[in-house]
Amino acid sequence: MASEKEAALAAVPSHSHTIFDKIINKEIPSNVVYEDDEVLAFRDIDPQAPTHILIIPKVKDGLIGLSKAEERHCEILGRLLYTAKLVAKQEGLEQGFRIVINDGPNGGQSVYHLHIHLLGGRQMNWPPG
Ligand code: DGP
Repeated sequence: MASEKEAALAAVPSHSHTIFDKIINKEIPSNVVYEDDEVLAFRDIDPQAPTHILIIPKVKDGLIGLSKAEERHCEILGRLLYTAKLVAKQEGLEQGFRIVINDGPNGGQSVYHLHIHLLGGRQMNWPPG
């Protein structure tokens, strides 16, 4: 498997379907930890912490990354953030957690469907890599 950095540098920002559409449509398996009408949360295939969950909007609506957010996305952005809090509680991350949104090649984004990483279960470092 390519490193995350290699994957991010190779990824082409695009409005096309991504692997996350297949996960949303249950065309490929994933370990779902939370789902409602708007949001899906599932475990990352390449976890960087004991708990590593991705939280995504079910409808992309142009949100290939945070840098493409527009005013109309404010409700879903808030919903994603709130879901991160719910899932952190569900996962028992009482000692804390980190959320990350990678954006674009320099940000290390490899999948162009907005997603929040929820990481926990260990002490996080600062600055991030
Ligand atoms: P980013 O690099 O920020 O775009 O994060 C994309 C994440 O998606 C990365 O941590 C690995 C994860 N990922 C990629 N493909 C799959 C997949 O098929 N299943 C799951 N569960 N996660 C995936």
